[in-house]
Amino acid sequence: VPLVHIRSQEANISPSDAPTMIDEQKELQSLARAFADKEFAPKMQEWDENQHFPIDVLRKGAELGFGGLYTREDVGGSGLGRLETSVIFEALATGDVSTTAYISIHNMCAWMIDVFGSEEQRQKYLPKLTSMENFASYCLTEPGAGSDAAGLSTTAVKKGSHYVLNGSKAFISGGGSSDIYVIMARTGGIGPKGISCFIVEKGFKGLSFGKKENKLGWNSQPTRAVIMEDCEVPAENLVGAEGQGFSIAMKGLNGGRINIGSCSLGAAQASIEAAIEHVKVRKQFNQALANFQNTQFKLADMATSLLSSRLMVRQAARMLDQNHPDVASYCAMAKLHSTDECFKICDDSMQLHGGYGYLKDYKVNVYFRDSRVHRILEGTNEVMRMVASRALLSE
Ligand code: FAD
Ligand code: 2MC
Repeated sequence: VPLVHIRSQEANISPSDAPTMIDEQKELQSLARAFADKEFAPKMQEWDENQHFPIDVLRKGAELGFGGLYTREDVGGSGLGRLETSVIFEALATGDVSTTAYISIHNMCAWMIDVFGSEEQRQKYLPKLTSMENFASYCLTEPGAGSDAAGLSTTAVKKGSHYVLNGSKAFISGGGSSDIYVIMARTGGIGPKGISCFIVEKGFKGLSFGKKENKLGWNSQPTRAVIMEDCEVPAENLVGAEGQGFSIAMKGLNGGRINIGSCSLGAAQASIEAAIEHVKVRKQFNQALANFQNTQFKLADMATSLLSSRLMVRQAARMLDQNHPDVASYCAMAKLHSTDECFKICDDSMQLHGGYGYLKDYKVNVYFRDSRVHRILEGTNEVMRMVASRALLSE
């Protein structure tokens, strides 16, 4: 990373680094952790096994403000910064990674409407999203356009007072269960500049859903294709201007990548806690596993890489709060590092559990399966390398 970036970072110390704010962050952290311990952790394995989307518990969380963490307060949001949001998502994910990750996608959608939507759109949609009376999904990926998102082929053609959308979106988190779909579709020519962003309601004519996907993890939230066949969307549901959709989608994802990194931090934190508990109790060769130097060094390595991941995620979150010009590549590097390292921590924890970690009775295998997909979605970690290397080479 060029030194000039590091200098500009140091020169711009965010007020959230002040000691008073650190106390506030600690408070938010303990609130979120208490919620995760009480509402998520006891149910995590059951929701995973039964593929249960816990709507009632999500709404309970919304009462505490989790439905619009970084959405403005006049529409029911919590108005927090990304740093505080990262602390909260990490704490929540210790109780259930999959459910927290869905909350993070819902938050990303709410933020996109809050920042890029019209006042009418904000007032119409956000109060019900922040309270989680309604749920939201983010729709970018298509069967033919995953990593190459700017190559998407869903079309939106203006006809009188409506846009008519045709195409399909793949892998949509919350798909079928959500009420509000934030959909990227092509109104113009090829490439990113031809893409626009729309708010599509579940009941709109021509909108349907594919079968519920059967997944390795992320089982507490449904994933479905979203299909548009002459789907009629009122013209006033265009978010921003025609052609701004890709930029809106990417700006949403910068925060999304920090959120997903934060969910991985929670998975890793909980996996380390589970490993510590296990190695103190489990005995082999007449002693606790914790007595072996291999165990001790492994735990030290796990804690070290959790710390490096956390520092990177929090730094990128601060940069988002500061609207730093290099935010895209820092969010990409933080997502790349944290999701790879934290997945490895979950794997190491499973190793320390021996055969027990492979049993579904033990939580570590849920953290392992849930955090695996973080290296794939919200931009694969190869795409993260693409974003980071482009920034380096364009200096
Ligand atoms: P591909 O793009 O086909 O990639 C396959 C492999 O090729 C990857 O390893 C990739 O890194 C590599 N690759 C591709 N291009 C290059 C290149 N130029 N250089 C080097 N390597 C390359 N999407 C949404 O829009 N909304 C959602 O809510 C959502 N939720 C999801 C939930 C789950 C559980 C999953 C699995 C996916 C979800 N996605 C969602 C989709 C996700 O974002 C995509 O799967 C992801 O972006 C990768 O796209 P792809 O699957 O088409 O893989
Ligand atoms: N932040 C802000 N702007 C960005 C950006 C970012 N992270 N990434 C790209 N852009 C801008 C970029 O600056 C350019 O704007 P301009 O022309 O004004 O300079 C424009 O977008 C097009 O970018 P590129 O020229 O780099 O376009 P290209 O097509 O070569 O690459 C790429 C774009 C690969 C970075 C983008 O398609 C991408 O991020 N792909 C991964 C898709 C993805 O993350 N999907 C996640 C779906 S959601 C999900 O998985 C969930 C679980 C919710």
